[in-house]
Amino acid sequence: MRIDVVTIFPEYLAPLELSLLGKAQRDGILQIRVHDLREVTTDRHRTVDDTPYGGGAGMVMKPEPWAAALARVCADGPTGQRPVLIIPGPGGERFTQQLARELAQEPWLAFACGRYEGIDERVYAHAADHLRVRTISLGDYVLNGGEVAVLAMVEAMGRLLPGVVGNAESLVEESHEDGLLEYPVYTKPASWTRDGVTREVPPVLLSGDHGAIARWRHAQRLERTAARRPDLLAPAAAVGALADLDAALATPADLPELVVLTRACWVPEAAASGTFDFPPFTDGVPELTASLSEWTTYVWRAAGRLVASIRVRRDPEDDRVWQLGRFMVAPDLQGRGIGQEILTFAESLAPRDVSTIWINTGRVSERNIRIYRKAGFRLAPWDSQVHPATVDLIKSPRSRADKG
Ligand code: JDE
Repeated sequence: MRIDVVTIFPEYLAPLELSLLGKAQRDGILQIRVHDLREVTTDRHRTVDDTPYGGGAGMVMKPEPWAAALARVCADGPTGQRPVLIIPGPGGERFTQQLARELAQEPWLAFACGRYEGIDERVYAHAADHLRVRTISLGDYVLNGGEVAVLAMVEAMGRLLPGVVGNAESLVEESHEDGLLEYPVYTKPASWTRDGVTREVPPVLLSGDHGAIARWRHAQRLERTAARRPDLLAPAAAVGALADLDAALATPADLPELVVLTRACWVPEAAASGTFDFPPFTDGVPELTASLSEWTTYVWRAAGRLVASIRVRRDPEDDRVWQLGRFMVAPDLQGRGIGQEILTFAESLAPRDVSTIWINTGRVSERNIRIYRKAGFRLAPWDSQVHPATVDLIKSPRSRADKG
């Protein structure tokens, strides 16, 4: 693959000589040529920019040097061939692994690095008359120029060329190649102590059981992707925050879906506790129907789909206690702050004379306990009132004065 880069800072591209890409160049897999845009200028000051028509801040890159530089790049290639021209900029199409794969197939790419406020718009139109042109963005942020974006894109594409990265497997196994994030990796020592804390390598990795290792790694990839990049998983209902949704009192018509959502949301607790034999799983429509008269149950729907719920009541044994229960957010929509909003909503329903807000969760459900702690709950200093495998968490109601 041949790559030409046009820039006013050729030194910015020096790192392309290093490491795997440097070796690929020495091996003849990749030929990178960097050109100084100022070389094609004809005035004494080697001018490449000027003030914007219409006014405004900063400077704009002039069209003439760009036309001359691109003509020079093209003239230097095999007759009849033309490069695909890539212009990095915050307004372009998003650079992804998929686009990297697509562009890595091209025999010849040219990059135009803009600086200042950008390049005179007529350069894009002119270039498109002669070349396939793509404006490409690394992400939603602004760089001072295209050079750093070129480094990133050339590295992402270069490593896909046959012979650049050692074994083909290490390419396939990596993050994003199949749409999931990477699994966590560990090396020696198996047990590592620092700051008085000992951290172990997960035992399955030391087991020698290749099947178990593969299953564990796949589960880790799914878990991480769901937690950190849910957008990469099957298209979820487009829900930003709960602000777009309305709380509604649950009705009998909601209950079949509520049974399904409850079971889906309690899978982690079942997995952690090793049993499905507890009420969120065993409750069906009849049990929830009965609960509608004992609790006030709220549900939230997005695009028609039931995505969250919570139920509240005064403790029948102690009417100064406000109980929250069956707090749930659809697994594919977790991690977006929806839960925090629901909790705040449910707490805000507590009558004035309530002295304690109470919620209960599985003793082993670390994630839930963390969420409740973050919401100001503390572990109650007594054994659970619900079941020995659970813990009670309590907090004081927010004083009316600090309600926003
Ligand atoms: C690439 N994601 C972001 C920046 C620019 C205000 C200030 C600067 C071609 O014209 C450009 C190029 C660049 C550099 O690229 C990026 C980038 N992926 O910032 C500007 C525009 N407005 C203009």
